[in-house]
Amino acid sequence: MRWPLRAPHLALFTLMGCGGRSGLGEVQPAADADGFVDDDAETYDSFGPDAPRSDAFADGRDAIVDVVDGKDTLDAADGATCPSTSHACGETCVRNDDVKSCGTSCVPCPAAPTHGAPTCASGACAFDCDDGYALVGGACVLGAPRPLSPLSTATVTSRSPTLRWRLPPGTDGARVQLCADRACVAVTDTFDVLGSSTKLKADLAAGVHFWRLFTRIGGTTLTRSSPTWEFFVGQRSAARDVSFGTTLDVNGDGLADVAIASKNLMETFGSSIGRIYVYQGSLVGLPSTPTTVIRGIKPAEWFGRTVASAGDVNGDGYADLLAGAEGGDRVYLFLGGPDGVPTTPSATIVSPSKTEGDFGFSIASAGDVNQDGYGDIVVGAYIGRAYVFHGDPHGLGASPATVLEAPLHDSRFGIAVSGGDFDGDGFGDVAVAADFSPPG
Ligand SMILES: [Ca+2]
Ligand SMILES: [Ca+2]
Ligand SMILES: [Ca+2]
Repeated sequence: MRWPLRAPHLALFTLMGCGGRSGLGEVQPAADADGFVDDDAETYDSFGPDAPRSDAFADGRDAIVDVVDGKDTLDAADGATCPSTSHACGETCVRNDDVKSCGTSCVPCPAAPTHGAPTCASGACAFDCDDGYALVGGACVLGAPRPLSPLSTATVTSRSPTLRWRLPPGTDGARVQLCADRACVAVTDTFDVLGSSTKLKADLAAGVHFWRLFTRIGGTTLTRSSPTWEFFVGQRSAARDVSFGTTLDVNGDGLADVAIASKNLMETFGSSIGRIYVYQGSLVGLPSTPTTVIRGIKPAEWFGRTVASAGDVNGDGYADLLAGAEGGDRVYLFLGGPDGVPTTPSATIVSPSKTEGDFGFSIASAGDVNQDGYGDIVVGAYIGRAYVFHGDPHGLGASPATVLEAPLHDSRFGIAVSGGDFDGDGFGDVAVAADFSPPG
């Protein structure tokens, strides 16, 4: 059951709950006496039902008062456990994905090599090379320029588009290759550019084009190439030379692919698990049977309630796929690659709010809102918020970069979201719909 109005109520109770609380004497009724299901375990106190307590323990529940020192910290005497995304180090819950406490560790990840930084991915320490450096034999060496725009799988508005990239430190230019195919077996043009952008001199033919970059230093060209990106050219040039949108090309062959969702496929009585069917395009069109079938992750979470191209969020040149599961307040990311999308998610984004529902009711590519060369997305939560998540080399950030609050309460803000570069300045923009006008 959903409670569209509970966020404002919770805010009110939060204010009421401040001050006066002793932090002791918690009484937990056996049932949910007020029907207000939230995260504070239905506690009662002198301020009325369900006032959340301070949660220094960050366990998503009310404070567990420490019987040893009286503070909201963890020890065995409390019988407390850390939430699933963290683990205990002493009396503190620390995040499983933090480089200072990666996985189940209580010691920091080892230092990265020169020009690198430690990371924690899937509970294991690793490291990333700095921008402009590539991992070779365990070391971070000078790499290729990193393409920035037009984002891979976007459509350009000019038939002679401007290409932009970021140069590795200490380098002065790039060799640009335009290709007819992703592997650049058929190179259609090669030229050298001093600096980090160029506007093509001649109009390109309508259709898909691929491009990649090599670093140049003082007239010497290095051999390492950037990822190959693709963009689509229309029949005519517009007045502004920008790009927009994303074509769902999950296997990066320049041919558009199609994803179709079925959110309520009943398997056993009382449960349903959605499916997403991906059909990869070919020169003769779409196949009659799906290339990939992605089965929902959990029952009854409405996996596939929404499905969309994310654009290329990790900058590898392949379009990535988003699936919303608003019943479970989750959005799943499937990273594209040479074989298309995997059948298990590359990343899961959980609603940043513990009290709101319907996260993932709407999803869309946002273009590149911060112009860092990684596609960004917008997720609507329908009861008053939309969230922008930034792309990064691994996919998407786990926390929203921007939270958009409803200008009007109870207006169903977030029921639909869209992205694009509406003013043509190169930065992605988002639009969030609210389809209901509250009385007054
Ligand atoms: Ca394709
Ligand atoms: Ca990608
Ligand atoms: Ca971005």
